[in-house]
Amino acid sequence: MLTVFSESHRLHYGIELKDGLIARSFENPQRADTVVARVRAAGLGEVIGETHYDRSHYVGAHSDRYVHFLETAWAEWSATGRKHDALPLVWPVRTLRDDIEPSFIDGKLGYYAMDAGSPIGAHTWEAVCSSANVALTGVDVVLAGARAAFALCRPPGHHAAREYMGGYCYLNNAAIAAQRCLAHGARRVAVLDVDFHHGNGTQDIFYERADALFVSLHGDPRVSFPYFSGFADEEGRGVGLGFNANYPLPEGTDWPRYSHALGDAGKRLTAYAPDVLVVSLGVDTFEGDPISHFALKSNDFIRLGEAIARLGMPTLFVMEGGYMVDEIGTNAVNVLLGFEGRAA
Ligand code: SP5
Ligand code: ZN
Repeated sequence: MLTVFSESHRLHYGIELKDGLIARSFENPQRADTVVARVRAAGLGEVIGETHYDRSHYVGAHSDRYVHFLETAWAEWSATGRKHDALPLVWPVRTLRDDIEPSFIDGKLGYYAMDAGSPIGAHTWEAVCSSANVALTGVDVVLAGARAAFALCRPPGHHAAREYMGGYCYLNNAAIAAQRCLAHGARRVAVLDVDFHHGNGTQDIFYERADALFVSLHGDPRVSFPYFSGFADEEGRGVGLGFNANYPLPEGTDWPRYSHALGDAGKRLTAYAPDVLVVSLGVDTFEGDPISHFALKSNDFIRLGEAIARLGMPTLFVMEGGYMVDEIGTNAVNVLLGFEGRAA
């Protein structure tokens, strides 16, 4: 399987609000470097760089004004004399006005963010574009006829919605990839999200559409980030009703419990019969993950890859979360080796 990877991911390494304090993000450059090292050590296949795609490829999954915000946020923030990462500090929750875009950057940050987990630094936009372009390059490999490809994206994307960032995500790499499939001949596309956290952004982007099925297995939002999305009764809206399926799972979920839900998810995917499957591949379901609470073991990721392969669909894997840095390479590549039938 071919891997797409960009060195530009290292341009981004921010801060987050962690346990009440500002600290370096769990979402660090070592993550992607560990995964690409494991790809090479395991002999998964060729590793190529990303092709350049311009901003028009991000509009569709996202609104034009949100992409414009991301492009200009650092310039507007730093123009006020601030030299550290930009983070939001106020949000238009419930009864506050969310129909007027602020003109000052501090207001815009809250308007276009769901949390204080997606800092914007001087080179964040460059890294974010490279990550989306990694996904777009991977799509073109699959559209050209490959059985599968691995887009080793960083920063991740599945929390980024049509008009907001959050959860370490800015552009929704998986949704942008799915959108390109539809623009290039696919009649239907499905996204299977196996990251520990609910892919609220991908759900948001496709919620009212029938040409994309979103299926997600994740920690129950009653006790897990993002808390306000990912319940089983979120089934889509309008023509999209029935094309969104959430499987919230309890703390301590292990492989028997996980694979049971995965089997049901697989039936939904098979019934939909998409032309392309995009997998939002987070490995923060690992038992040792520092911010999650599932109990998958490294060998379980091989079984996960085998199960995805049995769906028999052209498949693009898009890297999302996973924060146990020592194991993230092993676990992510185990999925891919399992998919290829190359692991015990
Ligand atoms: C892509 C992705 O996996 N994003 C995850 C974003 C999670 N952000 C909130 C993390 C809260 C962690 N709090 C646990 C602290 C343990 N000491
Ligand atoms: Zn996650």
